[in-house]
Amino acid sequence: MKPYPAALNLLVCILLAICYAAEAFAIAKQTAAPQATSPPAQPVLLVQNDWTSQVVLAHIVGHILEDEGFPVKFVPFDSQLQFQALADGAVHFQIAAWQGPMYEAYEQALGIGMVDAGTHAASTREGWWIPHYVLNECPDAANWQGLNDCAHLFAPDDADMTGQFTGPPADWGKNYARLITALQMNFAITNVNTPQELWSTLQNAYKNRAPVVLFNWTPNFTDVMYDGRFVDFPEPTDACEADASWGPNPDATGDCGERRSNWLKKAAWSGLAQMYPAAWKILKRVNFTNEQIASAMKMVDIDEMQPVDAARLWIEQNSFVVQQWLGRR
Ligand code: TMO
Repeated sequence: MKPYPAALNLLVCILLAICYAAEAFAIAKQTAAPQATSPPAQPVLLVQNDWTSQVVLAHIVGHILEDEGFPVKFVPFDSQLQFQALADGAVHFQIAAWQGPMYEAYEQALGIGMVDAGTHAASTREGWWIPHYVLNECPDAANWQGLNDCAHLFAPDDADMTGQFTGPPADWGKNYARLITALQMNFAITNVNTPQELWSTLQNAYKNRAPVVLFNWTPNFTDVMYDGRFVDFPEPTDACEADASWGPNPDATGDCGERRSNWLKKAAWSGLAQMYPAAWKILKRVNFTNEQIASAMKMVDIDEMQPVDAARLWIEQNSFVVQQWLGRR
């Protein structure tokens, strides 16, 4: 019997090797394919706070990421403690960090695991706020001294002349009790537990044209629902905190109010860029204006939509800008 020539053996070997290689390649492709197209298994953890604009903006970002194939999860978080959680990677992204109430907590977390993910076009302000009709009875109420001169108008009962300031939830990082003391104002604070209590206070006063001064901010749905303005306090300076002789009260530091124009930033866990590079690229591009935020809030606070539905509608109505954020325009 004629033995197989060595050349044939070699040929079979080569063919088999090619087949094995091809098969191995096909298997590798099969297992590689889902990795290339399907999202990472771990969700992007989006911080959710307890006021409408943040919640609806977070849902807009959530829908955008989900539509790009990333699973997302919303994690309710306190607005002061959230920055340390971002530094720790316990949460991954905050769409709206407000300079006014959050500056210090934000700064402390920078460089220890949290990164600045960009600044929105929107500028923000928070503080004491009055409806315009208050100026009829108290013409100088746009300024803290003028307001203070009319404190009795804001007193909850006639026997007591101390005005009532309806303040924010106690964990929102404001210290208006200190401000009132430093400026020796004839006001006392009633802190609400939820922002809804602010709006019911405003609404009740508004319909009776009753004097009211409460904590508010912009952008907010009140920008389009109510006619009103912030009360101006002395603008803050370093000397206000360092030098008692500075400011209206020569014996106190802290006798100044808040900055009148502040940033709105995005913040992220530093590991997000490596973990979800494509998501990170999108999140860095997301950039809201005051008008865009107000229109999203209006859908929730006035039109009474659920934040998740409002976010979907907002994306439909703003598809051009969303496409820009996705890098498609
Ligand atoms: C941060 N906030 C808008 C509630 O003042």
